Amino acid sequence: MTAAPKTHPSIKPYDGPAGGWGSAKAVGEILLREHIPAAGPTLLAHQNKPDGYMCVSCAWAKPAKTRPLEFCENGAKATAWEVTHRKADPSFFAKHTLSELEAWRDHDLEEQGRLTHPMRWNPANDRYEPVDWTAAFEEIGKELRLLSPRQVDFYTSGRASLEASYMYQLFARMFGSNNLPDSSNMCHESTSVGLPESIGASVGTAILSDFQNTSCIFYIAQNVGTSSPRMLHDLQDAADRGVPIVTFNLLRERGLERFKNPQAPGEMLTGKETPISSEYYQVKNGGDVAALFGICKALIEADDALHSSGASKVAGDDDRPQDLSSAAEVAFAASIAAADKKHVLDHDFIRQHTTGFEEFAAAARAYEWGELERVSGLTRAQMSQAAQTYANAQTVLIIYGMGVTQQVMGVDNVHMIANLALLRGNIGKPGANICAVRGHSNVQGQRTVGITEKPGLAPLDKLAELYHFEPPRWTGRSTVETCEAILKGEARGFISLGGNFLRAIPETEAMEAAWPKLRLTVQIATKLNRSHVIHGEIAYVLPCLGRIEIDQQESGAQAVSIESSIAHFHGSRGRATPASQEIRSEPAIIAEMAKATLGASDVPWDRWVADYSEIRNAIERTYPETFKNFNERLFQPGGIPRPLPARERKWVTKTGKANFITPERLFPQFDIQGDARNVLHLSTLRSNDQFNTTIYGYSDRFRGVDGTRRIVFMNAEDIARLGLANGGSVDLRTAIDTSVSRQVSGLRVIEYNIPNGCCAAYYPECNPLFPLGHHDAKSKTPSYKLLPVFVTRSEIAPTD
Ligand SMILES: Nc1nc2c(c(=O)[nH]1)N[C@H]1C(S)=C(S)[C@@H](COP(=O)(O)OP(=O)(O)OC[C@H]3O[C@@H](n4cnc5c(=O)[nH]c(N)nc54)[C@H](O)[C@@H]3O)O[C@H]1N2
Ligand SMILES: Nc1nc2c(c(=O)[nH]1)N[C@H]1C(S)=C(S)[C@@H](COP(=O)(O)OP(=O)(O)OC[C@H]3O[C@@H](n4cnc5c(=O)[nH]c(N)nc54)[C@H](O)[C@@H]3O)O[C@H]1N2
Ligand SMILES: [Mo]
Repeated sequence: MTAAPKTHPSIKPYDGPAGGWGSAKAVGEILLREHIPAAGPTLLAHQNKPDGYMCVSCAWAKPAKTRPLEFCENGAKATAWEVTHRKADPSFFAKHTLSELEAWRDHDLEEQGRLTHPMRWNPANDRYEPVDWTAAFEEIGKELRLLSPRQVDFYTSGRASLEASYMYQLFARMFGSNNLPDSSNMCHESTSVGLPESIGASVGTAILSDFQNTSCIFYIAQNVGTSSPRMLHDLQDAADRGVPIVTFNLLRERGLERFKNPQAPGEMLTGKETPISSEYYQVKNGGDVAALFGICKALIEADDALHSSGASKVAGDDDRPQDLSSAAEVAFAASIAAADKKHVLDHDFIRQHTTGFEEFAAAARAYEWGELERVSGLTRAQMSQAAQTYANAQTVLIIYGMGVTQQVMGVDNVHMIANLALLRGNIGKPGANICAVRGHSNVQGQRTVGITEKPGLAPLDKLAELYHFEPPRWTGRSTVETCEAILKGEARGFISLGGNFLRAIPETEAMEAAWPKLRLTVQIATKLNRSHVIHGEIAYVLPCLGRIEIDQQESGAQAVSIESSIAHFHGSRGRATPASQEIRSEPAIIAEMAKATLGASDVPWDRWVADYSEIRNAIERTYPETFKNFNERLFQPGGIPRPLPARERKWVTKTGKANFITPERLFPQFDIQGDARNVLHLSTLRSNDQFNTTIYGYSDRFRGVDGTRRIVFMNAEDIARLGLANGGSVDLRTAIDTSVSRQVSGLRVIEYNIPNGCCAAYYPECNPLFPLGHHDAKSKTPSYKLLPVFVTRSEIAPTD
């Protein structure tokens, strides 16, 4: 094993900004760590450029007018991780049994470097051994044919290209299965379910020019400095223009507080930092529905007050009580009077474009401030202040991330974000809109080309017409349902296009125990991870090219494409020498697997692999509107915009309007088993040194944690109340659904600025705590940001 964490972890507050010298230094260190200092900078100059490759880290927009270096610290880490000179080759696998590797940490498995050969598990010696590609495909095809389509799951992690994803869903459907769970089921599924109901869009409606035109930004539950650092440039530009940025987050994240652009020599030398958020509200985890209700209540009641004071009358108005009890509300009322406003809400927009307003407004009026304060953790004055900033802005752009989607009430959160936008017509006008910041670099695009378990969202008739087969019409399994099927023994085959399913999912322990009962596991991957080390009866690891590598096929070097968080498609051309001669591209692997499984078909698999522009033509034939002139426009600067009807105020909903949807409650009801007074609400986080289950290192610079990931952030009052000590060792135990005991032991307590009643720890270390059934009811997104736990003193020392 390599690079064990330091034996003495260091925990000290970080005083610097996001970006800055810390970031510049980190990029240099990363390139050295992966032994690529010479080639690294040349390669990075092509990252996110119109002629280059699209970053494999986050999905943030690639501007038409690029900066000289269009990458961030974490993008550089992701590149270095992929083009590393380290190799997990057959000699590595010859040295280690899989039972032995099971004890290794995530970091140490991936740190072995790139997979170089197709490998098959040999039960006789418990090792992965090299295998011929043809033999591998033959056996996989034979095994798949022995299973019924409903017994097989085709998982996708959000990195695979549009081309690979299109082929993969086609293969699954021709095989007869809609079991297409994906990483999005654990990520933005609450958006995919909630936004269509509200505004008829399954993705955010914001584009880059909205950042340039906006007069206010609401920034909810996303950690820009770590998860999408290039967006800091857009936020910095907005902040420099004096645009208020109003942030709602469980923690005070450094990237949302201040930023120093590591690519601006002036800023680096003079020490100029840009403050990012003008207002920062620390909400309790799970408190966003209440916080948003509070803001909406303040807006609606200020509007009521204007009308009842006679300033203006709106049809249906009645005399509603005025109660301006906080200084913030008095200031709000004064600011409205000063602006000579007739309304706070955009009644013309509400009348013309929406349904459900009265019901929503009545619910907002009815909530008691005391309850909204208790649940959100914010004061009435804070919610009123945020409402004032919102009301005084011509346009508001609302940005959000995982802190609201990965919740028991994830879909309600998304509805509330849309409700807030609709109150002042903040959708479908320049400078407004909703920006759902996506995770993986092509997770949004995969859905666009048919990766979905829901048959209604896939172009089944078109696929039938183009390829002459009868696609399955039944509803497939989402990620949580795949886990259920594996636990019950109903799933027998698991094919994985990237990802690390066993680490990303909830209920890790039971799932790891059930996993070896799978008949067949096939992992198409770039690096070794836990989902490979634990495996089925017949197990393959098939190494593939990464997006940064040159993909040479019969017609020459190939390009692929991805869709960004702002719904633009981009071409991407690999530039690095492949990690090994033996590895194949994802499209090539999918094509061979399909041929070996399906036999003859009306899909020109070989022609597609020889020339990926043929796959793009097929995508265009399947979705003529969305992908019009796809190949011609592939490298157009700024990308190809995807049509978004809601941007034009065309509402593709059942009512034909945008809908106010009123959540039934403010907070989930938990059936706590034990003394409820001792429960804290856990949120799981990413450090600044990881990409999902890929742990680059043990430093979370902005949060001041170095040398360990086994920590829990707690409020000082809770530490004292529960009789614990800062720096002491604790166990976390799940407080709901205790028929199974779920515990993570030996975490180090860190006293931290976090609202009381809440605590936070890292993902994936805490995934064993999450019951499989603990998810949003509609979207089935696991509630990774809200779990009731007991925190008790541990018998063991911190297990750094
Ligand atoms: N470097 C790096 N980049 C990444 C990733 C990575 O792991 N590393 N992962 C990628 C992926 S797949 C995704 S989905 C995105 C994830 O990016 P984010 O959406 O930023 O997700 P998280 O990092 O999990 O953290 C979410 C934020 O929500 C806050 N939060 C937690 N609970 C609550 C709550 O209840 N309410 C509110 N208001 N805030 C809360 C946390 O403090 C944190 O700042 O990033 C993508 N980009
Ligand atoms: N507790 C908790 N759990 C969570 C979350 C959380 O916030 N809290 N977040 C959830 C979210 S938002 C997500 S998106 C999921 C992530 O779940 P996944 O997408 O399944 O996991 P990743 O860690 O992104 O996958 C990493 C692996 O992908 C493979 N890989 C990397 N690049 C490539 C490539 O180009 N091609 C192929 N074929 N393979 C490649 C490598 O082998 C690497 O080990 O986790 C979810 N789980
Ligand atoms: Mo994600």
